[in-house]
Amino acid sequence: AAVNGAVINDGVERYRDLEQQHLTPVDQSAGDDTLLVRVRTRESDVEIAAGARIAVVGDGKTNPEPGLARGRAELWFSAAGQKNQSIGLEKLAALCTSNDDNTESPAARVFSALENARSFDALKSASINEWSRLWQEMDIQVSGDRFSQKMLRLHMYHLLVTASPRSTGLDAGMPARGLHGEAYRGHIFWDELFVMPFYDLHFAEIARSLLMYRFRRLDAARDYARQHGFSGAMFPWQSGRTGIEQTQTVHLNPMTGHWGPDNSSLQRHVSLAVAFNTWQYFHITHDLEFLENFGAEMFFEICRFWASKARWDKTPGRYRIHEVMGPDEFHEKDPDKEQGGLTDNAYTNLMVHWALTRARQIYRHLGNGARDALAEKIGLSVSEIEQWAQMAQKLNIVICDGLIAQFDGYFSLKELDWDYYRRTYGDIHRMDRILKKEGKNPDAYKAAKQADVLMAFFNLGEDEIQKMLASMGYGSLDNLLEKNFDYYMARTSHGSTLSRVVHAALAQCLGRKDIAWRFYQEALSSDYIDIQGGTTKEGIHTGVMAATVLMAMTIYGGLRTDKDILAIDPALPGRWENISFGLWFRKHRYGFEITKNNVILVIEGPEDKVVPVEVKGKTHQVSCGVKTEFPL
Ligand code: IFM
Repeated sequence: AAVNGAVINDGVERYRDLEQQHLTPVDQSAGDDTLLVRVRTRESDVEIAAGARIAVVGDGKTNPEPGLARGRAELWFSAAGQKNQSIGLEKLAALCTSNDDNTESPAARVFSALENARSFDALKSASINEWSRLWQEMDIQVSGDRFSQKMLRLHMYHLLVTASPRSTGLDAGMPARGLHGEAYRGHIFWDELFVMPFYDLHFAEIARSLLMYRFRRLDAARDYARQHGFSGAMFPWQSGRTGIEQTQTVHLNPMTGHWGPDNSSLQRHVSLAVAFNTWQYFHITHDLEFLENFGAEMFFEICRFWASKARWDKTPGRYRIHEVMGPDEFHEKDPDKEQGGLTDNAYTNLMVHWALTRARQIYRHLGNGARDALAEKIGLSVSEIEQWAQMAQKLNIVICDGLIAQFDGYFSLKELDWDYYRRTYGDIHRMDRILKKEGKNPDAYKAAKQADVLMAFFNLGEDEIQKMLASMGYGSLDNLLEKNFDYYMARTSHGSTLSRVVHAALAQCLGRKDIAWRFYQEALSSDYIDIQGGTTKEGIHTGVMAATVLMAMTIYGGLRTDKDILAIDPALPGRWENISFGLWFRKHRYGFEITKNNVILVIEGPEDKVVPVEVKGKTHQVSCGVKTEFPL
């Protein structure tokens, strides 16, 4: 039996030339029945202590012999066995770090955990109880489709492995690839935009903890904005413990073996994801204490950053936002220029419009004490919020015949012969690498890695985008989603798993059920069958996992959480006979059971309490504590 702290990062072949050693052994020991290994992380200087207590179970004599190596402690047991005699070894392990409650001695904690641990059976039954409580909270039951059921549970399980009630309160964010592998070196991106609603609806305390992780890095985001000549807070595209930018500046194309420039740190929209998550968390949980003390400050500082980044341009007579990238990572710059970044990325500008106008609403929610505190701490005034609202109306969006340009200049790019590439390469999801291999520049083509313009519709919905554009003076645009969906879907290679969930959700909104189902199924199975050909062993994709779980409830269960009351209008896909799930919305627990013919709803609470709920567009007053049935 061993405890091994001499582990290196060795899971990803193409990273093997990089530094693999991240732990420095401190010491190791082996007693009669215990093992302990202490190591420290090399840069962040976190101590990790791991220990084990080993007991011989059964009748037999073993004589443990210790074995020690740097970073590794072992106990060797030998026994002369006899026929029909069973000898077992029970190994109980404990792990503690110096980050846990800032403990002085992780080793002392490990020993006390091992001393207090009873038997494997006792731990197992405690674990089963804990997991069943978690499943009761989050489970989605689907009948008629075992594969979807299995995938949904697989995804929920892996999300909780990454962030669970156990990690609440730790200074830990949501890594794009979970805690499962080395991809992106554990960095935090914008992917939490896809993940947060799952936690908002089921485990608000975890959602809050993830937002607090961002809040603790607000000063680093302020410094980052300042370094680039802006006000407010600019969160980095990729970040870790320190909250400073960690994005690589060069990128390896495995098809050619060449390193090229990487401008992806210009994805400034990550700050908009933080703002959006802050709003959504508050909207769903009504946690005013969080908003007043942390969330509002973060939101307003992000607005301030965008207000300082937008530049007035007298030619269109509008504000323009330069030097950014949208979510589509194939487009990093104007093909004819050296400098990285694009102007007026539609996703960014629409989300900036959303944030700058939503600031008013957030301010309205704050009590006088919180407003005064913000005035004192960050000098926020009503007039600044009003200026943002006016600026939002004057942001530039390039629109041509009802098509929203991904960025200024997009419509002059070249078309790609998609059929040729499909025929020639088969798998074309990394079209950027293919084009580079052919000596071409992906920036020059109308080819997207993932949903970009369409992301705005995914976040805000078609009605909201229509309203926003009308208020900005772009008139009323017919079939806006349909036109843009068809146009961009034909020009997207889905090189990111996130793209599939966006396309599935929007196709369902448009009534294109087959397309929606196809994308949804691909998204559901993406890590299970590793559709990107090897990326799953580098880490799971938390964004797609959480989004598929949420979409079972939203696009198929028909749940809407963006209004002030819960709304439901189910559209179960062909094979799903029944779906049931529970969730929290504004401090009420709702349980839904949906078939093709009816919705059964139970809201927990005293029977004299009535809660309004919208079913198929009609508002009903639903009494708590009783089963209410709505025919569909
Ligand atoms: O954040 C994503 C991005 O949108 C696409 N490339 C991978 C990143 C991390 O998952």
